[in-house]
Amino acid sequence: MSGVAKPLDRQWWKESVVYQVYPSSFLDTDGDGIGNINGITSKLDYLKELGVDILWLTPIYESPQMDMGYDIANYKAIHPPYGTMEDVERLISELKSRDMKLVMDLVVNHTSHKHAWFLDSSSSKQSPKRSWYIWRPARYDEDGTRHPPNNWACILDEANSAWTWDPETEEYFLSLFTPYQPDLNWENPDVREAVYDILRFWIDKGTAGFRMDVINLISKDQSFADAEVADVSRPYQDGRKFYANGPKLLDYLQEMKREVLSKQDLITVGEMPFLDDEDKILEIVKANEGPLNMIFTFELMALDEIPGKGKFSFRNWAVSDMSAIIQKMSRVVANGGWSSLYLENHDQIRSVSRFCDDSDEHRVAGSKLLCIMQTTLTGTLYVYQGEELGMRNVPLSWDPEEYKDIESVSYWKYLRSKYPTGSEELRKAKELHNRKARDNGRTPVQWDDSPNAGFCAADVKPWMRVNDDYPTVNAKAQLASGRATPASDSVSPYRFWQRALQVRKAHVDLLYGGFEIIGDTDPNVFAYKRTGGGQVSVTILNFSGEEAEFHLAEGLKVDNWVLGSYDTSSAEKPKEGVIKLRPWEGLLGVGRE
Ligand code: TEU
Repeated sequence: MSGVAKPLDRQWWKESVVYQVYPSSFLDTDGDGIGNINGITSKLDYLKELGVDILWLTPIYESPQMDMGYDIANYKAIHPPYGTMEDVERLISELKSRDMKLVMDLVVNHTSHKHAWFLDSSSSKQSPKRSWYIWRPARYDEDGTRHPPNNWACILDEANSAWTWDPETEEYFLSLFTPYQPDLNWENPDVREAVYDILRFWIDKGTAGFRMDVINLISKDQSFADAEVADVSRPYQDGRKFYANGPKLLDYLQEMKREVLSKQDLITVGEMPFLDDEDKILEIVKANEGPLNMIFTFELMALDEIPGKGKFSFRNWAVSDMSAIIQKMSRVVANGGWSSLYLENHDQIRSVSRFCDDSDEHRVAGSKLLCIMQTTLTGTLYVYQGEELGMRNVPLSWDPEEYKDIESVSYWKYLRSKYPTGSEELRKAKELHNRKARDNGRTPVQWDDSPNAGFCAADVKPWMRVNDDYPTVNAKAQLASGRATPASDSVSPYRFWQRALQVRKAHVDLLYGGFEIIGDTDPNVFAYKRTGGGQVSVTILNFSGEEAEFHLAEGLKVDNWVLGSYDTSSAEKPKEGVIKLRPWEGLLGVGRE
């Protein structure tokens, strides 16, 4: 069938399981309430045991931390609270000794406003580094009021401009994310060469690959024209049409491939928001021809958003929408590309809260259902810290002042200025703010039930508040919940993930096999089969809090139910015909056609 990749397409970076660590919130071993590199190194066995092959570190470089390290002041130095370069070298060698690899975060669409390049660039219009960033003169009204060069809104603060005024040299610089993250000018070949130098530096250190931050924003439409006014109530508009997937994107990435990436066997993943077009995706990830191995797309992350209303909106999503997105990505793979799989990262809310039900009653079944889905789809799998524990969003009862993310803080400030204290509008907006804030995914990892969840010492204040549920949701309890044996489903989310990853590695058809949606009678059930090597794997997922039924088509017969999200043994399920599903029940069966 068309979806079956040839054995030739097998690659280590397709079969590896990547685990994303958000260093600030992983583990603090030096008593400052901020996670550190040595804390990560101390947990490598925990990750190895889970089934992780590659560690992706969110930025650990020197940074004023205006956007949690995505504002880099020095690409070749480590943020001191995280540790030293020697600590990183030790981490790399400890990874190697466990046959694991390291992926670094490459943030080169922009730097920090404190990077030496920008300090130089902003020092004078004559600076040799002036053209390393994007400077433009102001526009003026008839009455002399100064305005930014165009109407683009800032990505992390939509109420404000994407341009920042520099009073010293009296020009604006482009700063798409925040005023502290000036965009680099990729039109300048010196900038590109400086980026390749950073890549080489980290490859020499032993890095196995890169996750490239918003890498599809590096080529801007040089007209810098005003965006269409889609929302008259807003002073600034969405300019993605001009700054995302720009005219030279492929040229730049191909050059990077030619100059650096192609010289080693690396894993490369480009983070690409605002890119849904299948053909354009394929151009980037097509085997051999495309510049990158794979990309992160955002469509699943926007399922629960009202189109055009921004991330702090909410709608109930349909399984059919999810299915359409997953089918699209599997077509990209069937057509010779590759894809990534993720449901969480440091910018996203917790998956069990987003896609399932994070109540005490359903959290465990829901997180196992999502685990079954992710471990039975094609694509390189990315697991985010705490996802293996079924960690959930922060409670609505928290004061928004607890949130640390610059996006959440700016948005809360905006809401406070817009709606009167105590008003119904503010109450509703606060709910959405809580539901979507990136802080939900950034709370410290819950290691045990001691004060501060074992993330830092009991007498230390963690940089960010620990989720209140740590006495019940924590790694220590989950590790104790029984080993991952095929005989029992009665395991914690961690043990379940461990087992599911073993199953994925043992069934190569789950990674490379054909993909086909099966049965569509119940709108809440998402089911598909994977075929290859004479075997068929059947995944059935009940995305609802109601019971459901699924009809296995005639001729499709399960020999064994190998994963199930409920405690009672999944072996009890019938092997053909009608299968009754409990709320949030997910199943993986292996059989024949
Ligand atoms: O994120 C890029 C991005 O466009 C989104 O994930 C964005 O953060 C989100 O939609 C806003 O709610 C990357 C990083 O992952 C993120 O942490 C940084 O803030 C951003 O780039 C700037 O470097």
